[in-house]
Amino acid sequence: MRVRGMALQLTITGVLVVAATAAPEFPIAKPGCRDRCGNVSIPYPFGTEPGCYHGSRAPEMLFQFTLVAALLAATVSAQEFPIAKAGCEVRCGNVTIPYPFGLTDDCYYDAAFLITCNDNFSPPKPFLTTGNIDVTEITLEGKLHVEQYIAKDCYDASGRTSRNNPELTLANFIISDADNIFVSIGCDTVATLSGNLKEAGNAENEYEVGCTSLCNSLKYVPNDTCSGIGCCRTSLAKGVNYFDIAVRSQKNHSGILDFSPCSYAFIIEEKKFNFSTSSLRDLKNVAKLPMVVDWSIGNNSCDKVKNSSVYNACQGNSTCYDPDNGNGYLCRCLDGYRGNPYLPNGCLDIDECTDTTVNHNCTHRCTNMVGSYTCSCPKGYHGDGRKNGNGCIRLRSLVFHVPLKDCMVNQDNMRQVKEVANIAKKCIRIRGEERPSMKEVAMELEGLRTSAKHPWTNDESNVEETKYLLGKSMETVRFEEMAGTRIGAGLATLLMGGAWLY
Ligand SMILES: *[C@@H]1O[C@H](CO)[C@@H](O)[C@H](O)[C@H]1NC(C)=O
Ligand SMILES: *[C@@H]1O[C@H](CO)[C@@H](O)[C@H](O)[C@H]1NC(C)=O
Ligand SMILES: *[C@@H]1O[C@H](CO)[C@@H](O)[C@H](O)[C@H]1NC(C)=O
Ligand SMILES: *[C@@H]1O[C@H](CO)[C@@H](O)[C@H](O)[C@H]1NC(C)=O
Ligand SMILES: *[C@@H]1O[C@H](CO)[C@@H](O)[C@H](O)[C@H]1NC(C)=O
Ligand SMILES: *[C@@H]1O[C@H](CO)[C@@H](O)[C@H](O)[C@H]1NC(C)=O
Ligand SMILES: *[C@@H]1O[C@H](CO)[C@@H](O)[C@H](O)[C@H]1NC(C)=O
Ligand SMILES: *[C@@H]1O[C@H](CO)[C@@H](O)[C@H](O)[C@H]1NC(C)=O
Ligand SMILES: CC(=O)N[C@H]1CO[C@H](CO)[C@@H](O)[C@@H]1O
Repeated sequence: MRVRGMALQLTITGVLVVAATAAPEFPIAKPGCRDRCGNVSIPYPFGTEPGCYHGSRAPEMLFQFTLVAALLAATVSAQEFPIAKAGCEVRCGNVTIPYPFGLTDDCYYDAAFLITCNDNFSPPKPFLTTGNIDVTEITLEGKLHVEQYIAKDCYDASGRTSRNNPELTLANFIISDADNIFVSIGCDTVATLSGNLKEAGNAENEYEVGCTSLCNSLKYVPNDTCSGIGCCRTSLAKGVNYFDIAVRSQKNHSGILDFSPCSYAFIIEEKKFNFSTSSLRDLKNVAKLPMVVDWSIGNNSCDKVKNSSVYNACQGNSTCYDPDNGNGYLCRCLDGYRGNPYLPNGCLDIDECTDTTVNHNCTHRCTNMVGSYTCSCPKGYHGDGRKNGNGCIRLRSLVFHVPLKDCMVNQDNMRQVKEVANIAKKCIRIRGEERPSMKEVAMELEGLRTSAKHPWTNDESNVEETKYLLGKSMETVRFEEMAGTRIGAGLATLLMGGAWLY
């Protein structure tokens, strides 16, 4: 075959797997310090030389740079889902009232879920049913945050000044054993909690638990910890729907009136409890503390409700589950949905791709589906596109243009073309150490170019094309890119051909 001007195009389609960047290592020792001795690691505050361990002075100034990256997170507003029944008040003062709770007839599920909004307060305050338990937050996960009175017994030099022993009865719900603790505070304090288990009915299963703390000096009351000196804590039983708290002193706080004039006892949400030595005095002015109540629907377990004619409060795209504490059941939206499972059409699809509260697992492209989402890869990549899968694998093309001008395809330049093909083949080797760097490739190509008898070496008009051969291919797959990549097994193909005329 004789052609005037011909180029052979070699296309190598390789697959480069983008190597995962190593997990960032956290610093063990101070910058510039040895972090190990033999195979024992030496974490700061330990160190092997001055300046490296805590309390030693650095022999020279150590500069530490901290990069603070200000991230402007794109805020995608969360989807609004219905909270209350249509036409019902959604809030009382600052508190959101989600169905099954409600402020008026037709707005709550049953009488247990009535919330009375008292407008005499500013802002108005919600109370559970018609009682005096004030509600600060209602969650759809079965938690009711309330404020509950503290038991107090206070003295001055003349004797007792005030005392109150609060009690609480929940008709339908129970005190959360998981969220609350029983605490007594004081240096002359005997506190008891008497409870009743809802299941056991009246009087039959009363139980009592107590806390005593006596101390005669503030000096040894630890600040910031409820350790047993001046403060005592214990846990609550499951299933308690009634309690009363009694607190008394043994010696009228005599001798300790200056730092511990009162005894206190209360049930408190563990997360919100803090103790400091000042609590011994300051709680005198606190009337109520936060407590958590577990709520649920009815008296039947989930199984019974699912499998009987009893009305099931769980609406579309939601499911029923039993709470950890007490009887009745709760509902929750199915995976991929969010909202209020107690309302018809209350559970809405989550757009996992744009929702800022969801960490989708796509490395590149995310497509929302009803109740789920899928990951995919952009054009030129393949794989499942998942962080916990194989991610997106880059398809890369190495294009070697070998321009042959004014010549015949003869045995000699066929050999040149084959050598180019061989270099290309090396580039797609699986194992990194066998693969030449782009520098080596360039050198080999340069060697070919300058080797004898090749037509393009003698032809000045081909300089540009030669540069293209050496330059463009290097640009396509840069050395740095190659260094961090691996070529996928079995996926490499070597195509030769594509001769055309110009
Ligand atoms: C510590 O290193 C020595 C050799 O340097 C090795 O024989 C020994 O098993 C290592 N010990 C531990 C606990 O890794
Ligand atoms: C409650 O609402 C009032 C206005 O109605 C507002 O000033 C106040 O900051 C809110 N308090 C809380 C704790 O959200
Ligand atoms: C106890 O801790 C509180 C805060 O944690 C602090 O304000 C107070 O000064 C401390 N009191 C003492 C005696 O250390
Ligand atoms: C405590 O005070 C009461 C009167 O309020 C008194 O009857 C009692 O004896 C006192 N007890 C002690 C131990 O001081
Ligand atoms: C649950 O049981 C109690 C007594 O065991 C009863 O008073 C109450 O009405 C029941 N609640 C429901 C919603 O059935
Ligand atoms: C409830 O379901 C069980 C099996 O899951 C079945 O044996 C039983 O008969 C069902 N009871 C009712 C009242 O439908
Ligand atoms: C569940 O959600 C989907 C998507 O939002 C909706 O099309 C479907 O009607 C819902 N099913 C029920 C029973 O509400
Ligand atoms: C992402 O993957 C992790 C680990 O497999 C999984 O626990 C998590 O639920 C996934 N997140 C989403 C939104 O699918
Ligand atoms: C039980 C108790 O001492 N709680 C206190 C925790 O701290 C807040 C303020 O920081 C007080 O308001 C609570 O009374």
